[in-house]
Amino acid sequence: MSPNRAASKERKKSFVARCMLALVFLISLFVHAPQAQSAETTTSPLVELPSFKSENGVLTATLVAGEQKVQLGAVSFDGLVYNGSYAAPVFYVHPGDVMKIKLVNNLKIPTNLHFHGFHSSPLGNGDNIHIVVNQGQSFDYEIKLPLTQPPGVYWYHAHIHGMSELQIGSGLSGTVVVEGI
Ligand SMILES: [Cu+2]
Repeated sequence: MSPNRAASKERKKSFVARCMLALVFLISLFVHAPQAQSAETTTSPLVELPSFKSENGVLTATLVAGEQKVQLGAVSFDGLVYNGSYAAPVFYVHPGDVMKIKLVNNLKIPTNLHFHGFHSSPLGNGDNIHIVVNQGQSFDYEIKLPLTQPPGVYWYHAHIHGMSELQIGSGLSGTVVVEGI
């Protein structure tokens, strides 16, 4: 198999694993584990994901993007992760909040951030996918959520032109919960 095909297969494996992780997280939001377990089932406890919560209308967080070997069950791959964890931090915010997020790039390639589904400004240091954070640099994002932002589960991810598939498939994405349901 050529190196390109092997890399593509690796990325697909990583993408599938990531989809499964997202599914488990979403299910965990709605299922009360004690009611779902029967006497015969053996389960591992759900891991509490790292998280940041807004206080007095402001969420302050730092995301450090870095390379790391990731082991998911029997699958091992070269991951790109936030804050040393394949399960990236979950942000808990409310409509009207401001998210102040420092992105530190410890990768060997440029990266950036996008907040999927947010009704916020795409300009300046807002939800601006044209920002490029080069290797070894950092950037301070400030995302202002409108009061009309619908509550729900959202997604943040790397959105660097030409490399976002590789970066997301390798692990650079996480969850935002807009509270208020
Ligand atoms: Cu998106």
